[in-house]
Order: sequence, then structure tokens, then C-alpha cells
Amino acid sequence: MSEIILTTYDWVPEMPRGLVRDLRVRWALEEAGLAYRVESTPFRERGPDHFAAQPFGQVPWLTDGDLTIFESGAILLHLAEKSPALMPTDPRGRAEVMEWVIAALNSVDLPSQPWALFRFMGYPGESPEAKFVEDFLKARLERMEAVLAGREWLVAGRFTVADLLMADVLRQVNRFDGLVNYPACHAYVARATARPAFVKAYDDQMAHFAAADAA
Ligand SMILES: N[C@@H](CCC(=O)N[C@@H](CS)C(=O)NCC(=O)O)C(=O)O
Repeated sequence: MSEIILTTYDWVPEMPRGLVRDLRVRWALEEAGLAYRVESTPFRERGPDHFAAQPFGQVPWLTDGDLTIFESGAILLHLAEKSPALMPTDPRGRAEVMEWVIAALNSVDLPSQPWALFRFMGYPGESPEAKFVEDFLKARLERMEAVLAGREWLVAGRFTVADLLMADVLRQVNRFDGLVNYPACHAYVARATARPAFVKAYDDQMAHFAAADAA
């Protein structure tokens, strides 16, 4: 079995802690019971080695033996191929997981990213841009609310990497109280984040950045 190394920043400011995307990878690794270690790359100075591993100078990236993978969605699918705990092995189950993974990234995260960024920066909600993004997100959340009102998990009646990713995307919306009018989405996030693998991943990320503060 090849060694798995997850790389994240050595430090980040308080605000994004708990939301840095290495968390979703830690979570998947914990769900799958795969052994891994975490390495750090400087937050402040992003050198050629960083850009070679992650062309946008972001985190996370994963090294698995001689393979280096960036983009958290790609990393999660790579891990899902390694573990039936993350994705069913039958063609239908796999296809449904893939569609919901892409939906999380391409349909729900698309408006949730600028929405959260506006909230983070205190951008006025009554501006036309903020209103547009708010309505865009609302349209997606209304559909997710209808889907999640009828099922516990997205695919095959069991937790998969699609839930891990969708819950992680919705978690960011929830952080800024964006799920108050969406009880099924809110309950889904609560259900997903009550899982021991999430709790461990969250605690480990917080401890990683706290250790940098102490140092
Ligand atoms: N699409 C990328 C986004 C990665 C991303 O946004 N990473 C953030 C941390 S959560 C980052 O590195 N931000 C610093 C920057 O963009 O300069 C992924 O999902 O892996």
C-alpha cells in the first residue's frame, strides 16, 4: 500500500479555520480508514514547489505513492475509488455518486462561494450583485431542500462521498446562517457532521493550525 500524504497550509487566520478544504479530505480518509499523514506548505510564501503541486497556489493536494492530485473533488473521487466506504461499487451507485459530487461542486458551490465571500467581507446585501448571488443560491437551496426532505442520504440510502462533499459545501452556507429557512438542509448538515470521522477531521484541522499559533 502506497503512503498517503495530505498537504495543507502551515497556518491560516482564525476565520477560515474549520473550513479549509483539507478538512473534506481528512474526513474522507477517516471514513475510509486509510492511513495518512499531513504535511504543511507555507501560507505566506508560495514557492515553485507549491505551484508545481497545485497550479493556483491553493491547498489541499494529496500525494498517493508517485501520484500527486490537486482539487479537493478530484482527491475525493480518487479516495472513493479506493474504498467502498465512500462509494458503492455497482455501476448505478457509482454514477449517482459522481453526479452528486459534480452537483455539489458545480451547482451548489457555484453560488455558495461568492455568497459566503460577500458575507465574509460584509458586502451589503442590498447591492444588485449581492442580491443576484442571494437569489442564485436560494434557487439551489430550494431544490436541495426538496431532495433532502425525502431522503437521509443522497445515494443508495447510505452515506457516500457525495454526502461528504454536499454537506461540506452546505456547511459553509450554514456558517453564515444561510440554512435557517431550509430545515432539511440544516438537519442533513447536522447529521453528516455528527459522524465521528467528521469530528476527528475537524478537531485535527483545528489542532494543526493551533499548533502553528503556539509555534
Ligand atoms: N477548487 C479548489 C479550491 C481550493 C481552495 O479554495 N483552497 C483555499 C483554502 S480552502 C486556498 O488555498 N485559499 C488560498 C488562496 O486561494 O490563495 C479545491 O476544491 O481544492
